[in-house]
Amino acid sequence: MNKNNRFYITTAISYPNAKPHIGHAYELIATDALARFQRHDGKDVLFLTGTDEHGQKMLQTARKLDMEVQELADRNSSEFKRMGELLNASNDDFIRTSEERHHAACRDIWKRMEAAGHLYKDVYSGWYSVRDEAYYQESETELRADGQRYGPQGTIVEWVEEESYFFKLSAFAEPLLQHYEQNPDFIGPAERRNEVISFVKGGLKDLSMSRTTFDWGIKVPGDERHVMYVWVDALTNYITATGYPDENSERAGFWPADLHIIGKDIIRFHAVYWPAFLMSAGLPLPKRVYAHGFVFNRGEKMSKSVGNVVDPVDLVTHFGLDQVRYFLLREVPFGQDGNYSEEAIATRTNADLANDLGNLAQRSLSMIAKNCEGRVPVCGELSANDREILSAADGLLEPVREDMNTQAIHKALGRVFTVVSDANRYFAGEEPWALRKTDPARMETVLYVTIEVIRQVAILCQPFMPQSAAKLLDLLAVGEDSRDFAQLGDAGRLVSGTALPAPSGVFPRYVAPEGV
Ligand code: ME8
Repeated sequence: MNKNNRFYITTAISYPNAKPHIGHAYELIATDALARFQRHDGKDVLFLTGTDEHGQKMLQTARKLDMEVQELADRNSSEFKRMGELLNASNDDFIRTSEERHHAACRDIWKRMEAAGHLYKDVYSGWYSVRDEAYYQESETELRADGQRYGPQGTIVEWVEEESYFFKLSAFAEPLLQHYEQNPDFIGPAERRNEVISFVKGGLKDLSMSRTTFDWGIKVPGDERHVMYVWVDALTNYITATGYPDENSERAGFWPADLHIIGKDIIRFHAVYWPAFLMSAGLPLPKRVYAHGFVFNRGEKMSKSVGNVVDPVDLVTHFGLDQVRYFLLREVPFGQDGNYSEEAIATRTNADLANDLGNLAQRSLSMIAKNCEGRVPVCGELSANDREILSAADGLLEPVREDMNTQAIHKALGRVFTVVSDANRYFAGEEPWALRKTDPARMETVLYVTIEVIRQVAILCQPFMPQSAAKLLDLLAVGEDSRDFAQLGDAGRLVSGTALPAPSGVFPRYVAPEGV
């Protein structure tokens, strides 16, 4: 396989200390759309997600629940896997940091950092947030009226004092700044890049890399009283999945990753610590780290009909999977924070999916079933209007690709749905129902143009709404092997006379249950 054709994309790996929430679902859906886009665009994709099972947070939760920590990890890791299936995530692998393949990779990268002379033993005394699994400088924390000290993410920090291995992070400030400068696309979006640069410019302290007060983690090679700091272990998952340290592994060529998708709260780990570890170990750096925003349940007063809407399973059961995927990807500008509410999901999906795309497909395909013997109509000479709407559809791929390559997912979808609106206006303006009596040949051309636009829209919608797009393509009798982006435009035009299946609705209208 051509090396340049590979594309390796990851989500963060989630802490399985509880069941997955909407933030986890959001990240997985967005990364899935980006991964599917690359596959349809002809890339050989490796898409990784998984669970981050070590650390103090997991240990504390297990103790609270009076469970074995491995049992807690097993139980919730399965929940994350199930959520992936429910969301139709197309990940090629699901990594668990408690797996042996991962232990081996962590031992190896540790030894490389040690051999490079970047690890030394000392005593750590400072602030630690178990919730964030992060060390903070005292200057980053504040003492609040409740007598507790809080870190920059608003979580409680506690004083830690113990023997620890340290990583000479301070030596990497300059190389990191140089890397950001020379690779302006390394961190996105711009706000996050600026945040990271100013953090590094503020000076880097050496980083505590191991813990000795508990043993739930990966043992430090040669000094088994220490377990690795959970973030050393967590970040290494991205190379474990490529078969590291086996250079001959089938997946070895996928490293360096093209894209790490993460939330904005963990940018420091991915854009400062991770590249520094890799530099130290003499391994290539990922090409890009992109931090999305947080999604919030607006107010908290979601409708009773949805039940506990923070649970992505409930949301999907209530609104439908592709409706939720579409809403999150279209409504929230990727990279910024966003809100969701029952009204917003209902409004957005009814307006764009049921009314615009769904109705257009339903109306044109029903007319074809009735008036064209259920076959792709004959396309006569094209009018200026026909050409205009066709060329709008034909011209989508390039700008949409540009959007997706810069993670402007909402913009990509916005572009596709602008063409859907234009196609609705075209359809209404051409009045094919009136042409049925006056000029049936012209009616056929209008219907042909309409469904050809729908074909292209459906092909482009596959990364975002895989099931619904597939249904639409089935209704247009587009073969499974004719659904990639290479079939957009002229290359894959519908062939007049092709028999079509009986039309059926793809995007039902959402109607709120009675009594809400
Ligand atoms: O941070 N909206 O795990 P995690 C959007 N194990 N995204 C959200 C969110 C929200 N409300 N809440 C969390 C960890 N996220 C580490 C990662 S990677 C080597 C280790 C995102 O379970 C969060 O930003 O706390 C992160 O990208 C992901 O969900 C997992 O969060």
